[in-house]
Amino acid sequence: WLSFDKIKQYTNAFIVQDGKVLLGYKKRGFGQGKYNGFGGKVDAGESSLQAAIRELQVPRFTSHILNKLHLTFRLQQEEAGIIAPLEHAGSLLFISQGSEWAFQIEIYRAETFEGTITESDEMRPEWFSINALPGKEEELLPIPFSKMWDTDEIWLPLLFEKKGFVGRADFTQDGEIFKPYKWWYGSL
Ligand code: 6OG
Repeated sequence: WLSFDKIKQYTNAFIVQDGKVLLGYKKRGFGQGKYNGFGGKVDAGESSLQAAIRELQVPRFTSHILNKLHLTFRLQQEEAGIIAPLEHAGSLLFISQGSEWAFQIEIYRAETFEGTITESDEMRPEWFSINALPGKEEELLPIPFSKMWDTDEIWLPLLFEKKGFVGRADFTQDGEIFKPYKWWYGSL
């Protein structure tokens, strides 16, 4: 196992409804070109749940004011324009070779939401079918695992099955997963 000194905390939230899941295509920044849930860094003085809720919604009023003041608006990044009753689904720890930082990502899910799903500068939201049957003509595309983080395939099924999970993966400098890596799951 790799060792680390410091932890950066992130959130990632998924809306799961009627056999489909809302993902966002990351248009720029970290994870550009990949599909993921919605989230970002946990700010100082904020719980991860508060951060997850903040990152899902577009605080239009605040962004508008910040815009007028010509301030950079981190607030407007990556949101889907919605408010959802998020529940904790799992915890992940990722560590890369050559980095003193570990990433702790708290994963949330919700089955309902309010508001209008909105594309932002960073994320293009899109629904995918959770159990698309191969060969069967579907309205929605299946989850695009080939365009997601490699480890998503391990824990996303647990999120859909409502099984709590805790996982850790260590990566080489090139982003390859070290073996062995460990995943635990069960109810949290
Ligand atoms: P910003 O820096 O753009 O937030 N993230 C990961 N998500 C998954 N599924 N797997 C990973 O590693 C990830 N590493 C980071 C956390 C970055 C967003 O990317 C997520 C945040 O939601 C295997 O604000």
